[in-house]
Amino acid sequence: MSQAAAPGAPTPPVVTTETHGPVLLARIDHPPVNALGQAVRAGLLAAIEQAEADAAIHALLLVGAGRAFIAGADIREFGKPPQPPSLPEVCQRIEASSKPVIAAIHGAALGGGLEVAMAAHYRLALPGAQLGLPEVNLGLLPGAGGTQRAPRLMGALPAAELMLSGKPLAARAALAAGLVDRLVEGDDPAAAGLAWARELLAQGAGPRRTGALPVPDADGALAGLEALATETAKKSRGLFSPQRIIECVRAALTLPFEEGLARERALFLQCLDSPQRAGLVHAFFAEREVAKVPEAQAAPARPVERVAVIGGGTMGAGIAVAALDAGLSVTLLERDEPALERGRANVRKVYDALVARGRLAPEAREARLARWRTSTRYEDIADADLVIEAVFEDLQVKRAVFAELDRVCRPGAVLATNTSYLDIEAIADATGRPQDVIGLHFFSPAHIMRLLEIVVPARVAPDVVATAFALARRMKKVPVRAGVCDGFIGNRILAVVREAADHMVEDGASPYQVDQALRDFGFAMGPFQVVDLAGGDIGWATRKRRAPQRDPRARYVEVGDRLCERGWFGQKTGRGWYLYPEGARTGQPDPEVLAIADAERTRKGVVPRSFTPEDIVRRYMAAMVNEGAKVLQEGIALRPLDIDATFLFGYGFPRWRGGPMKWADMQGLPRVLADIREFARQDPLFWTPTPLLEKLVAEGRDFDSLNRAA
Ligand code: 3H9
Repeated sequence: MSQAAAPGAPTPPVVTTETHGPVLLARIDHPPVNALGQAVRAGLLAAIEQAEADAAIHALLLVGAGRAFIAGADIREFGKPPQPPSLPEVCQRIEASSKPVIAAIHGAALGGGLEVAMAAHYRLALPGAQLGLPEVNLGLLPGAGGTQRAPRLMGALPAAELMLSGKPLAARAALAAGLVDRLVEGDDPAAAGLAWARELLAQGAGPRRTGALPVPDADGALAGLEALATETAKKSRGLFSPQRIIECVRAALTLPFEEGLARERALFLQCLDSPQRAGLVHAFFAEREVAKVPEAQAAPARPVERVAVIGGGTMGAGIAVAALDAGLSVTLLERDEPALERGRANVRKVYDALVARGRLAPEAREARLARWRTSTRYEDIADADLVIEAVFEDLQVKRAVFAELDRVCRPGAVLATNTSYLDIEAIADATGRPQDVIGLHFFSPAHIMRLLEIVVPARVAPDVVATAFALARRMKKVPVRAGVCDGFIGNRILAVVREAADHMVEDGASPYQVDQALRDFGFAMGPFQVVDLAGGDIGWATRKRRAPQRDPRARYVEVGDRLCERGWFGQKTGRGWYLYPEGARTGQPDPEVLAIADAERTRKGVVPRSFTPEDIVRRYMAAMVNEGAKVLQEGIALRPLDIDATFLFGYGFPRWRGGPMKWADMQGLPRVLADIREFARQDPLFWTPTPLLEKLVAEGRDFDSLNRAA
């Protein structure tokens, strides 16, 4: 074995070479996923030169060590000064090799990883391989020749679809699409690759350069591409890179290969420089960093196989489905037989809908339901490893449930509550084992929404926190650690931004303008649409609950209360902030709501003023960032990225903006603080700048500096 890495490369080498007769095997070994950092790129180049220089070598074989072939460019290098050799250069050198280059793919061959494989002359895949060009998810396009080579291997339209979807193809689909030449059974890419390399050499096969191939569907593909461009403009509203991907594919159809590469390079650099790329890369890492919390690193998780869910309403049933989907055994408990029957129906409804839509095979449904039991007796969950309570949101009801759990559950069982705002310490006090009590705040529908707030009370044991994070991983959730306060991270911040939205309505904006401005910003829905979807009565109950603690000087807008007093709770009652004639799911503006808002203004002597969409976004976001800073300052969220992940995965925040705190960094914190101070002239109580935000501005720092420090 010899080291093929460039001088100065770190040890251990990330690309090693071995000679197997006439074949030089280059193995990329750069855990965890063989990302194409500078050392790997230099190592690949060195391996090519080694093969070229050695007359006894007739072919080069590329394989990945560990669980991936190559997962792509090293995402951590984006935004930093580029270091040679560049990946396009490496791919060009591979393709130009005078000796055949073979890629043997197992595991992930994604982004730049697939581009390396496409620059090779021959490709095989093992059964578990995943081949894809997911750059679009990071605001990018394949920038190392992928946009020019993929169309030549699989056709322009299928290549465009692969790049626009960002979804990988499994080995068999990649074979059918023409991305790989053969599928080989087994789990050793080196053995499979060496056997094929010898076979190719025996046949006298030479280099077969992808760049020299014609695009198979060249005739007529341009028209199809235009249709795809129109469809993409509708689907990926506001996103920059999808249209650039289409431009690259157009270049593959209309320009010679070299010119196509140059076009790709120019467009790739535009994407790389875009704020969307910065936001999406932040989201990629935030999704993974959230799981790194002190307790999960300090203590091993308790084993969990048997889960009990208390309460079979929409939330409880969703949680039961999420647990069944994760391979766990689940017992659903309800207080009596009729309630249990409703719970059973709720669970079945979810699975039946999945089967009806062809998203789940009937056998898979049966396999999941085989792990499911239901009961009305607490004794039947005595052996559960973890219990999730999802009953009515009332402290006394929950305390009664926890007293029962304390009575029946085995020692060491984790006892979780799905409360969205109640005091978990008070719930834990209903048991003699507060060290086992934790909050698991799922979002509805619980089997779909990826956010899981893990609420950590003062007395909980670290291994219970670790268990909650391990469960989240199993359920493929994005777990965010939150401290105990009213609303935890998400609902607490949401309550404040909702107030800012209400203030704007009372000051003269219509709820429809507010919703439109925030949808144009990128939110999936405007805040008033969200109220109508969730049910206006929920927020009304919260406002009433909080009324005694409300600062008497605080501004309180009553328009929402006026709607609720009329029984207008949103979609479920056919009207709320919007009208929903005959069960429509999309609301229509309601002149009566505007008249109610007007009447409230008159009653309070407010002279209405107009708001531009930019005014609306500035106020809404400033409120979000200011409260986010407060949540950080109080230690409710560990890091700014935890708040970002909360809003990205639980509240429809546009992923390409990276989350509210990342958005603030990209605006510049001085600007956000200046906005808050300007708004404070009208309402100094609501717009009190958070000291942490002032401190960061004074020190010339941003929120991301707190992510790095943590
Ligand atoms: C590109 O290639 C651009 C080129 O076209 C042009 C260049 C000119 N870089 O997800 P996991 C880390 S764009 C750096 O938990 P899994 C990840 O942060 C790239 N780091 O594992 C995590 O670190 P930590 C196109 C990376 O098994 C660890 O690896 N490629 C990269 O659930 C494990 O990751 C992509 O977009 C990377 N490329 O899933 C693929 N990838 O342990 C992105 C991963 O410190 N990656 N890490 O938290 C993935 O989709 C998944 O990671 C993968 C594994 C499916 C590979």
